[in-house]
Amino acid sequence: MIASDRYSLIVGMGATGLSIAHFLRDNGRRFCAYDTRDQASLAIEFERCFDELACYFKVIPEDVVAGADRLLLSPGVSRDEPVVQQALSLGIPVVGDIELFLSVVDKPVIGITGSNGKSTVTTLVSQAAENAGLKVGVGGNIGTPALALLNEPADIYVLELSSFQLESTTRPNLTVACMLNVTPDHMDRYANIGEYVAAKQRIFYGAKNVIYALDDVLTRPPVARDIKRFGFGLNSHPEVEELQYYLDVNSGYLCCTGRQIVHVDAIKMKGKHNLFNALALLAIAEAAGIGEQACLKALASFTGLPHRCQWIAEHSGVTFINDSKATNIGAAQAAICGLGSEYSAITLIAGGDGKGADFLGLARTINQLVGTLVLIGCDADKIEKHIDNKRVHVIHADDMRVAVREATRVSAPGGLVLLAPACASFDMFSGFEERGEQFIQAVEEVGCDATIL
Ligand code: UMA
Ligand code: ADP
Repeated sequence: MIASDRYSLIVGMGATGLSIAHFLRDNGRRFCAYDTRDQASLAIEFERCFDELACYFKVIPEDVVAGADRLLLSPGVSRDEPVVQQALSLGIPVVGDIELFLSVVDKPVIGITGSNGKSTVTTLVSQAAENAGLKVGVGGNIGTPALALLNEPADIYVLELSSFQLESTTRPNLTVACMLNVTPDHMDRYANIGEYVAAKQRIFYGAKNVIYALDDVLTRPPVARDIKRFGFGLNSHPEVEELQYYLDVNSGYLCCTGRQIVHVDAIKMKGKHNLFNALALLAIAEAAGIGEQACLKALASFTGLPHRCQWIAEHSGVTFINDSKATNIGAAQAAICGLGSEYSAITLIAGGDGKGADFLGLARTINQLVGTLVLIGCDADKIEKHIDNKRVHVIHADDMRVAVREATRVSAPGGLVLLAPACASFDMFSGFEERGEQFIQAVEEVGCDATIL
């Protein structure tokens, strides 16, 4: 087969696959598409946009794979899938949309990864860059596929990058690469935490400026020449040489190497974990040449994204907080520990699809800090088996409405009802947004029901 006959094989026909298809067509390249499932999420859109495109579902002939010059893989598709394994065994490269994006873009790119806080920091950085007068392209795992950003002019790009996207990117060569934190997640996709960390560490390959969490050794980038290093953390680390952004607990200021930048009271986001996110913003901005004033303006106005430690209501002295985006243990622990001390008791609504997680660590936090645990979802029992029933009252609920009613019933004035599931939502909801919306709706309902309060 001569080179000009060859084509790219797009694997995964969702938002990423569609953005890749548009990109290839705009560049006059040949391609076909494959979804390992019976029904692809955007099959109709593919059909509408690309006449006579060869599409394969569930099974794909081996010669179609063998004839491709590369596989362009969507992040939701595991590299263990037979189609990927076949391609790799034939020496066919398998990369993702981020690789394509970075190969054509000629403006600075900031990449942000981590187990938690990516969307928050990505949003903060893009707001700061806008405050500084820059035209910003914001995308990646946060929602808009990176390639779709090429449709609009931009001075700078801010990409949220998942481990799934990074594992299919050879060498990102980012202007600024930031790893916020690492706690276990997606253990249904990785054999162990080492594999997950290795995927995330790829963000640093070829980066000009690297930013990491001083207190989290797994975020530490490899040492290399001609790379500027920035650390952020709770306290300064005198033994570490890089430029450091930290919280000075005595004065309550976020500081950089002895210089006070902003007092925590001037930061609108709530929760201790968001102070780390603010420090990461300051370090990223310094590395990217975004002025400090632009960051301070963002910190003074940004109250946080919906479904992340979002205050919903207070009914009869009981506060309701929606942290539906706490889809892993680390995020749920951050909410329980970071918010809990402000309330007389915590009633936690948790559970869902645990993605292969070990819930022992979460249970320890719950046993210490939670009064009542309301469990939902398919992995409720996996959480419950580590709970100390002498300390924590456990209730099971079939849906969010019942969960909120039960949580309200057992709560006293001064208490907190916290939705922080530590699990993915797909066993019961279309996503974390629907789970959060149902929580909000149920909270509204209990607010109107005098028999519960
Ligand atoms: N598919 C297969 N085989 C599989 C799995 C999926 O063929 O084994 C097909 C599905 O049938 C579907 C298509 O692949 O047709 C979906 O592709 P996808 O799962 O890669 O999802 P996209 O719609 O392309 O969205 C992806 C990210 N999704 C995932 O990584 C799972 C989105 O992140 C991201 O916003 C989008 O690209 C744009 O960059 C979502 C996410 O859940 C929010 N991310 C995970 C997370 O944050 O925890 C990593
Ligand atoms: P991501 O995009 O990485 O999922 P988000 O900003 O959407 O991150 O937040 C996801 C969850 O993690 C929310 O429950 C939020 O409260 C929590 N969170 C945000 N920042 C941090 C952090 N720095 N450390 C731990 N948890 C965090």
